[in-house]
Amino acid sequence: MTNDKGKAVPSFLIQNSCCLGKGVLGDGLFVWWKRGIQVSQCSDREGLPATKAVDGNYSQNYQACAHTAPYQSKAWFQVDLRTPYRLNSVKIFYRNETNWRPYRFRQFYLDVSNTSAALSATLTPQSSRVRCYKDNTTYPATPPSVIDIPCRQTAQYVIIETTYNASENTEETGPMLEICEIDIYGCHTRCFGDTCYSNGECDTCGGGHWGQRCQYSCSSRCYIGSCDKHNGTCNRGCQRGFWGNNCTKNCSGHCLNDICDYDNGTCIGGCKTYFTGTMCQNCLPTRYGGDCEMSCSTNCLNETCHADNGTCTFGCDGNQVDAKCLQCNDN
Ligand SMILES: [Ca+2]
Repeated sequence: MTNDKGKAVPSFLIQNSCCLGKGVLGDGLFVWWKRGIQVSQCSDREGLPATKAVDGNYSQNYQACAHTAPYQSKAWFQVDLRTPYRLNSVKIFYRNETNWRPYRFRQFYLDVSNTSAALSATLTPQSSRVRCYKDNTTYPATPPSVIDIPCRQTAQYVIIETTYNASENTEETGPMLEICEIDIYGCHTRCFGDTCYSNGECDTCGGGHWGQRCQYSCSSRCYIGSCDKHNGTCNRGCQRGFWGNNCTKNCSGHCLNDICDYDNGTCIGGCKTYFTGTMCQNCLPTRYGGDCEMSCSTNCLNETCHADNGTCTFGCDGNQVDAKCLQCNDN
């Protein structure tokens, strides 16, 4: 199940050790993600808590295993991935010593669920659980102590459970689990096409997301919500009204229908009435005022005036004497 960076595969080992670390990856995001996983079991045998099954120690001696307590009607062990993953397989390393076979592992079942084992009832037609595997080994045979179970489901919780009380149990009785290590393979549901790299990075993001594990949303200003997986820039242009690398700039308010070029902001659809220029930043020659709302005097030569104050650009077409050509020369 190992894979090289550069080649996306249908799954990766969902790292489950916060502190000892099975992985060799050091980026902060990945560490955070490992720390996001939690394990628990129905009860602890003293000194053998659930974290023993995710500590990176694959020894199958009981001291390296998570161990539930005796005298219970049911035993369960659970990994909480903290968010749904598209799972591929689950590999379990069970207690297996020279004089201690995995007889308590008979009849176990592997469920996945979006509800914690503490809350979800054992599988019923109404249950939120999905069963990936049920062991059918009977006495005196024992199941394999290392078992790799295909489990192509999308779920947040992976649950190993048993109600089997082995006949070898003499001094202590009741179902018990002795999970030495569990490896879960899958990809984050945000990965597009079910493929990811050995560090959990998605090969491709689904629509509207970017980042190593597609954990960020593209800007709502990106055209059809599309952006570059690596840096989040809007790779297919901008929604109407915006332009620039990340579509952070507004089109000129004078662009017709708020349409502008997403590379340079020019109003490629034309200008609103009375405006002109590539960015529609100027009044037509015959208009003036802050919104080009006023007409130049008809007495201006060519009816052309300065946009800011309305004074005639080329003088008057009659014998007017003032700057706006409104007052006639008395002579
Ligand atoms: Ca272990």
